[in-house]
Amino acid sequence: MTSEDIVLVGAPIEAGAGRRGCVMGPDAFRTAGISEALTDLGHRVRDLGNLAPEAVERVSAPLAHLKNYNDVVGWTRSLHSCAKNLANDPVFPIYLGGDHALAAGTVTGHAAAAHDLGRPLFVLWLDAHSDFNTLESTQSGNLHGTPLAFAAGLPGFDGFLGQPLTHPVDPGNIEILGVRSIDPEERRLLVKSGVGVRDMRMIDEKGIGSLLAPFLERVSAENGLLHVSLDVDFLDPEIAPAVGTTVPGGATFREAHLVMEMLHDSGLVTSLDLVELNPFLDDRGRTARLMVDLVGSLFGRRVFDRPTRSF
Ligand code: NNH
Ligand code: MN
Ligand code: MN
Ligand code: MN
Repeated sequence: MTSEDIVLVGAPIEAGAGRRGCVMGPDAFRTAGISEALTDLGHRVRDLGNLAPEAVERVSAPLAHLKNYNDVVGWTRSLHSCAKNLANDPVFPIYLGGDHALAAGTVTGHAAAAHDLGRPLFVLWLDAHSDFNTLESTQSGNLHGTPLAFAAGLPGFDGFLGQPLTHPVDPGNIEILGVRSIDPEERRLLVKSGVGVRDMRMIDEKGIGSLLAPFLERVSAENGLLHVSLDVDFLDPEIAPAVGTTVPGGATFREAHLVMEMLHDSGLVTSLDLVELNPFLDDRGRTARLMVDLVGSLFGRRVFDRPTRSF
């Protein structure tokens, strides 16, 4: 992923989240210097500006408790088309959220494109939550808790694209890392579907690197494409306060950077979501800057080259 262009796509969606502020996310990433950070690492960067949701005729939500259903549907459709198109270009797209509902469009767009290329899409979901609720199982009605279930082909989501999802992601190709909050019904759905779930306890016990390595080996062995979806709340709230749904006990600064460094070294990542940044809740921009630093590690920043001789 080193020689090609990186494209930035802003997706100021906040309709999926329970509180307002994610609409400011794309501009906060820009203000924190995401383009400059990538350019400094030798990459060519094109900022495509912000996307808009597709206009959707007013359809009523299939269930009354779903919040902002129409808006999320409009965003899902525009992001799906955008991602599907970008996946056919020799570029690396970074989607600047916006809340995590944006992944309903990006992941499914990349899955459709991967299918047409005859390669499997793998998804690494870095999040305090598993976002595996269906429209029926969500208790909150916040649709940012549902995109992974939609992308994995669980039933009930036909309204999102206005037709059934033809190329879902194989649940066995999904790895959720850093999770520490799962709703009861959501847990049953995860188990039934066979999604890979690595929670914070496993990270404590085994170390985040040894949990990530076998997944990357599998992506490589199967010649897969890898989409990474990074939710700000993957990080511990002490270092990343700018998110509406903080959960204590998240990934540390070094754990998060190690994930990004390993992803860089793997050369496997083909697209990235940066989601749930709520600049309204930030502390002098530190969360936005940390997210940009993590992107730097994913795109090759390192403190020191690996030793070429043994000590
Ligand atoms: N599981 C909860 C729900 O569905 C919380 C989801 N919130 C998130 N996900 N921030 O990342 O409402
Ligand atoms: Mn999420
Ligand atoms: Mn197809
Ligand atoms: Mn989350």
